[in-house]
Amino acid sequence: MATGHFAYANNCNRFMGVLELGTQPFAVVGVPFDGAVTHRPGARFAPQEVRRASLMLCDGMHPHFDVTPLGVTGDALDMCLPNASPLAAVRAEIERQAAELMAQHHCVFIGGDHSVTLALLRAAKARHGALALIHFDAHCDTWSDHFGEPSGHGTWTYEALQEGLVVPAQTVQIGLRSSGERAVREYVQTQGGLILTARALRGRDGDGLADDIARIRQRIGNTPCYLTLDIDCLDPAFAPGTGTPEPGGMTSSQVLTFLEELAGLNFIGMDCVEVAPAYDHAELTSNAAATFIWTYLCGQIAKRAASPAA
Ligand SMILES: [Mn+2]
Repeated sequence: MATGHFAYANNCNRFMGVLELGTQPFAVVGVPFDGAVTHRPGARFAPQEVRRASLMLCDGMHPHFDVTPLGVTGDALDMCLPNASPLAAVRAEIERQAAELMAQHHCVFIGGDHSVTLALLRAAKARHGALALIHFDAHCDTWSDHFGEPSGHGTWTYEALQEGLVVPAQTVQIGLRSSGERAVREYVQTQGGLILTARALRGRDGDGLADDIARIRQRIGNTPCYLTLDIDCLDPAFAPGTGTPEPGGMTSSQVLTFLEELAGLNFIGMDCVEVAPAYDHAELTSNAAATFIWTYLCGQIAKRAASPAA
């Protein structure tokens, strides 16, 4: 299997204009793979668009956390990946590169479609043991097959549970609302996890989410936790640029409330996936993704600043 330096692996555009990755503790990494989507492709172009959108964040000083990613974050650029190999081979290469990066840095990955998360979880589990999982998405991603094929971008949560990468009772899904059979939609809950559907969150934000946030904190405790944020958790009004949009979704503000209030969890990494710039309008979607990544980073950087030895 060979890897190639394809044109979509854009390596001249860095998140928030930070330096290329060296010894910085935090890393942003592009994973430009969208070969496992069920509908509209294009997420391979997300890393460069989200980086471009992030340039608007300027000095990066966060209004809630009062820290900036600048100086402590490097951009590892885009992974060079196989382009026409079986999904398992692509994932093996993602996992290999992610493991190397995770050994040295706290990593934020920009997908790519959601199939890449399984590889990222495999690398994270090898390093930290079975993980707690916070999963924002319109879709449950617990289908047991990809329209008859073994795996795709809608099966990774099921596979992660089957493989023991995540702790079932510490798996939390937020924003779910797509069609699907009940047994599939509620799979995480039947395994002991927690699902907060988009319907359950309607009309609530800020202090109105305090009870949900307390439940999540209590459930996850100090277990090493991975955050995966499918941008389609947002309503298409906030994020039209995605492959499988589902009306009736979360607001940007609701997602920020969760990210800000859950920042104290023992997060060990994050990805933001499924931004598909070709369907975007006025860079709404890439701006939302850049803001979420910035907020996550600042939440983790603020904790590190408070206790540098941690
Ligand atoms: Mn989704």
